[in-house]
Amino acid sequence: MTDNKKVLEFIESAKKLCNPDKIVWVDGSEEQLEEFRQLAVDEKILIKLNQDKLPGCYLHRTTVNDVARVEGRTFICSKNKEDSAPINNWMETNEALELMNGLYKDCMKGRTMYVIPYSMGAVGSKFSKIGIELTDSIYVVLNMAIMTRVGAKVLEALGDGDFVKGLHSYAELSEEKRYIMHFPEENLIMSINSNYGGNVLLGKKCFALRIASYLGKNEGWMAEHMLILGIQKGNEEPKYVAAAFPSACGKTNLAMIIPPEIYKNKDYKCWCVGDDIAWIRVGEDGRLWAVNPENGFFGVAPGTNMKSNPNALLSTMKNTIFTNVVENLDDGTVWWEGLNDNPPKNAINWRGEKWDYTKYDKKDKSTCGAHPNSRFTAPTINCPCLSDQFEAPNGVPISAIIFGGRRAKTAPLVYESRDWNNGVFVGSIMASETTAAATGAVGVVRRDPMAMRPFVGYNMGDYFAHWVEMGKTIKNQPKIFNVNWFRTDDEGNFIWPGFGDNLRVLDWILDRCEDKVDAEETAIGFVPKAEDINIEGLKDVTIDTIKELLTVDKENWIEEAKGIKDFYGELTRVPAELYAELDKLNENLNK
Ligand code: GTP
Ligand code: SPV
Ligand code: MN
Repeated sequence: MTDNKKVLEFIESAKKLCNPDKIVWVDGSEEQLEEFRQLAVDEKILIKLNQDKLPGCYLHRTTVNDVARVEGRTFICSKNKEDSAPINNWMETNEALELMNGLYKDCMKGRTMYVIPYSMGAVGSKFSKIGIELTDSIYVVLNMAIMTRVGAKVLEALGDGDFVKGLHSYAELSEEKRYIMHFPEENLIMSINSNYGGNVLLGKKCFALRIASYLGKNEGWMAEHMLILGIQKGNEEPKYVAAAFPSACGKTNLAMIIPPEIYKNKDYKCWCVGDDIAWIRVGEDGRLWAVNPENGFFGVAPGTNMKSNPNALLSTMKNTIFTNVVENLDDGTVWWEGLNDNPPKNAINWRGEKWDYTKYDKKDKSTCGAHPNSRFTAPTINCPCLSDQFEAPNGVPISAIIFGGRRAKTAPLVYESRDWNNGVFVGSIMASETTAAATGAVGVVRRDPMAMRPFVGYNMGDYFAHWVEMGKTIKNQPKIFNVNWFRTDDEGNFIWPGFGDNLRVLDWILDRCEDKVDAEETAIGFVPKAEDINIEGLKDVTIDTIKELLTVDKENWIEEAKGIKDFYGELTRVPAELYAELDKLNENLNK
């Protein structure tokens, strides 16, 4: 399919190492993909669902030890330790190559090695980048064919150009030998012993964030863990925001937001450009422009329903692969906690066991039918609110950058930074409770700068410095905000209704961008006047609720500032500009 020498050499060396029985090139045609699906069904890797109710849809169950990204086994490899450490796990390049080459030896014996040429971004656009993933997993092939643009057209666009090399084998699915290795200096990704999402769909977190963030630092652009959302008032041009929330903290939900009734009546419409990753550049007009490099959604299933996120649910009604959800044996459909109140009576849980819904206890995650990190892989074109700018080669102009985490206390519903560097500081101090999207404890507050803690492909201090540097090249800087949908009361209930009603906060944000509304200055930045958050039509929210949600508690923030200082102390190369911001915060708090 190509004469590109570097591609052929890469395949040849992987072939020698992994020793597959045969090699199959993914050409991207529907006929070939259909063959793959059939093969996956024959091999019991996929279960074909009810084709009348869910045409083109399949179910997959992973092994029980392979259900999320493994941050502890994910490494950024480089020659010098400090170029990747201390937040990332680091391994020296040659040592890591040796380890991986040992593990890959003959791992594809008796298997097929698939060659997936894929494009991140519209094929042929000057901002797009190309990868080749070699894998022995047909599940990976079929997911990559949804999440990215794949096939012969990508090789054509590549010509004799450069690409990101990716080698994946599920090998023995051994937890002890599972490694997700990145070599930004070599444009290379190696993944072994997993067959789950972010560990193996190498275009996503591995390339579009870890490798791309490194490329972006060197080339003067940014790869961020951000959704991109267009908000249109009547017939005005949509305004776009980019928002970074950690994994399982609401990006897909916000990206597909449905305006509440009172906003629909004012003719607001919202358009999804992307739900997870944004590649951002400075345009000729001095504004930031963002593209979504992906072509599909790899969304969290639990909690998705016709009320919380109808656009996401509707996106999964055809040509979708479900992973680790409940199988309804009566009608060949799927179910998950929070889909509706009718769990299937005759069902198989994510572990592949018979599941008795009457034993389901909300408080005990081990009784769930679907894994808390179960997912759907759905084509973006299925999304009813997909923006007509989704494929725009230059992307969309960004009016506001929004950071946000899952914080029960401390962070107010929304606040605005004072300027670019203060905004970078606000992003750098983000903290959030951990979720099921990665293995490990859930609900522990940890620092997650710009929602990129697990995804920066180099030294975190250098990453902050890159943000500061970018600011100098943006003539028309977007404003930077922080939001928190997750403040709780003393009983642990969320105070803010969230979901569609988050538009009420975005509306204030856009008004601020257009200088249409005032704000109150606090120690941490500008917060809205309570009466400027529109609560019309909300049942249990009064102006006092808003006041409570907007409080900036000095004692909490003095503690927070200590935590920030400790966190910066764990890092290296934190730019002086951010230490100056920390000093300013302390000064404000001591006034
Ligand atoms: P990744 O795909 O892992 O990057 O996650 P994400 O950031 O796209 O998160 P997603 O939108 O899938 O939401 C994750 C969880 O947060 C779901 O259980 C949602 O129901 C919940 N959630 C999303 N938005 C809100 C909100 O505004 N308020 C509350 N309380 N929960 C929310
Ligand atoms: C996340 O964890 O942020 C995800 C899912 O979007 S994964 O592809 O597994 O990284
Ligand atoms: Mn994500």
